[in-house]
Amino acid sequence: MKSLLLFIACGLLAGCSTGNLTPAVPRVPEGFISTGLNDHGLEEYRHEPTGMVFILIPSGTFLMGTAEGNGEESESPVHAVKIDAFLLAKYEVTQGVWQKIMDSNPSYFKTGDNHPVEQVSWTDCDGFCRKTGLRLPSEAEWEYACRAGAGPDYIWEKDRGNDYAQYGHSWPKGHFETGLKKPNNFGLYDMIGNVWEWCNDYYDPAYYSHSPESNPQGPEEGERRALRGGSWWYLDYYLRSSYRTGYVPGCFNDDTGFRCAFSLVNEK
Ligand SMILES: [Ca+2]
Repeated sequence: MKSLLLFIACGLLAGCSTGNLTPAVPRVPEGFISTGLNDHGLEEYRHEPTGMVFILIPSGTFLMGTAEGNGEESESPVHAVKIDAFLLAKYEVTQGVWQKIMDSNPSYFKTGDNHPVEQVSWTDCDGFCRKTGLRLPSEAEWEYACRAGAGPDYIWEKDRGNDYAQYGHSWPKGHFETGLKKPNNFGLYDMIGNVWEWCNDYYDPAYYSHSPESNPQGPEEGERRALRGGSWWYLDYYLRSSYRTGYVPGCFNDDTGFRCAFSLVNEK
């Protein structure tokens, strides 16, 4: 409850501009077309070059990580993090979108245009983002969006994981089409499960001991890049909002993909 109140308070503060009570209205970024509010009251946009749908994630402050004993040492200490508003893709990048932009499909499971692209390395995904004017989310943005603000480590109620995520040793089925499971409270699909999602940050298990409070971007250097969310192959433990891992940037697997983000630098 305490973290929920903190999130609501920050959201209310973020909705007021300095010196008056006029709500801030995000400027529609070039290349994006508003498609209205989603079922969770958040503005959605279609990104014209890729056709992907993005959700305007509101600014706020949340508690990142989990209490010692709930997970790995890399997930603690729990610490308050402020996130500016940004756009995040509603779905994992699909094989159809990758084919359209990159004229290839590296996926092991070539099971349809609406399935997530996989066997893409961090370097590949960064290349896709640079080509389309997008970027990878930071780890902090990813966790904030996964929790939909101040949500719990598991985004679902007890024993309801299958409603929200494709996970748990489903070989040889592999991943599902994106968007088949229930969305989280921001309207984002498959944040948990289906395929792991590359984040932009270098991965440092000790980063939380000294990370900045406002919009942390990860260490300045490192050997691995961060991955979040678990996959169709992994069990519950790895599907917590706070779980972190990292692979070398050239690594690729049949359960590793990504989703894109976009900065709203003029929105305050
Ligand atoms: Ca995912």
